[in-house]
Amino acid sequence: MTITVRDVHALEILDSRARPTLSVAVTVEDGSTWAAGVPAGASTGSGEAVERRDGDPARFSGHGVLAAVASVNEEIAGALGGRRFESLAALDQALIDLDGTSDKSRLGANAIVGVSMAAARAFAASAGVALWQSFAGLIREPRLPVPHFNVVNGGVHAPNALDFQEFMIAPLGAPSAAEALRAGAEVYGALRRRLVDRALTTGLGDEGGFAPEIAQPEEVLALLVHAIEDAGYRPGRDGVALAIDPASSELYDEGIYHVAGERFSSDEMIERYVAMVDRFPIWLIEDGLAESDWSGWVRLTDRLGDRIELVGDDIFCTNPTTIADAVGRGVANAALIKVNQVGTVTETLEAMAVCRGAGYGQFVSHRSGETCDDFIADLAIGTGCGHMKAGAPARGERVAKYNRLVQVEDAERLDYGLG
Ligand code: 2PG
Ligand code: MG
Repeated sequence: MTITVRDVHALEILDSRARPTLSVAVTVEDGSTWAAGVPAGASTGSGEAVERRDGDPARFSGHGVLAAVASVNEEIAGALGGRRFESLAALDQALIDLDGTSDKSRLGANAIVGVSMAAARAFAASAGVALWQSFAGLIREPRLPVPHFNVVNGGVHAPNALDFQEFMIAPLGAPSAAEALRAGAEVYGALRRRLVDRALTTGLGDEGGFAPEIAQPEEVLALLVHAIEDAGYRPGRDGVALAIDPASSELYDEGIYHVAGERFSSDEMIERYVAMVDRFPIWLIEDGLAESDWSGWVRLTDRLGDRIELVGDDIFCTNPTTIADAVGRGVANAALIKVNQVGTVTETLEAMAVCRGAGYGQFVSHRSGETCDDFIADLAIGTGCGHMKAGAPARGERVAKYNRLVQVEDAERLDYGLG
């Protein structure tokens, strides 16, 4: 795989939350152009690569990305234009060197990741393969991931009373990606009917899940079990299981977790999770504890690590070094994988390789602010990581990723599931 970059061009577009983001295009020697839409988060970890935002209150309340667009159109285009690259890793390294900071803040991680994603597509095309095939064998053999549909939204993704951010349904027992999508959509529909019956609002949060006025997470979990049954599926690992992302860094203040107006220590949170796992078919908890609560994470992993997957998001920020550190300390047993959190596709693959080497799971993820770019579906398929979350089975920017799974499944014979 080799490309010669002819041009790199970005413009400011809108993401799914009415905030500006970048669309980036890389044009190569044969004149073909490869584009990417840049995702952006709301519940961000403090160790994330830093987005460049304009901060001009007169435009988009300060969220404009014209400076990041200028990073691409001027400095990055100038540095990469006319250069030949032997690999995506070499191109990504050129971006990292050009930026010169450890957190990509000078040019902006949003500028850099857009170029990296678009370039990944250009490299795949130069090799004559689909994007997912360009990742094949780097971590594992390709397979279709289990979609984790976020059907109830809270936390910073919705203005309701619910402090936990994400409640996901995971069709682990589905026979194929197409049947998994069907299960996701049917349970989503059944859930909507349950909410209507209880006169709860069916308005949506940022990731397309419902945002009802329910405060207690257990009440949501009970509702989900009923919705799974209503839709004719078995709640559990052989049917449709549950997963949660409390995004608990957002609930944590001076050593205390705040949930529905009550205060909890780390150990009290851990016991609450144990009770939830005993009572409901939860197979995965992401960010159960806060990014700064490493000692709590060790105890959480000790307590639940052999029963369920414990995914670190804010605590790891897709950073290979941080994950390697956590492995030796018994923190979590899986990492969330977000391309924009670390800032290049190459570093994302490095983080996944560290996980794989340590026996940690890799859970590929979208952001709350998305475009219709389906890059992460190819990343999840090609790396064979087994599971992916992209929000609800509703709203175009979420469904784009899920539909990509069935398109690949239709074209190619691949196994489905965790593996
Ligand atoms: C998360 C993500 C994606 P955000 O916490 O896992 O669901 O949210 O993109 O807002 O950080
Ligand atoms: Mg998270």
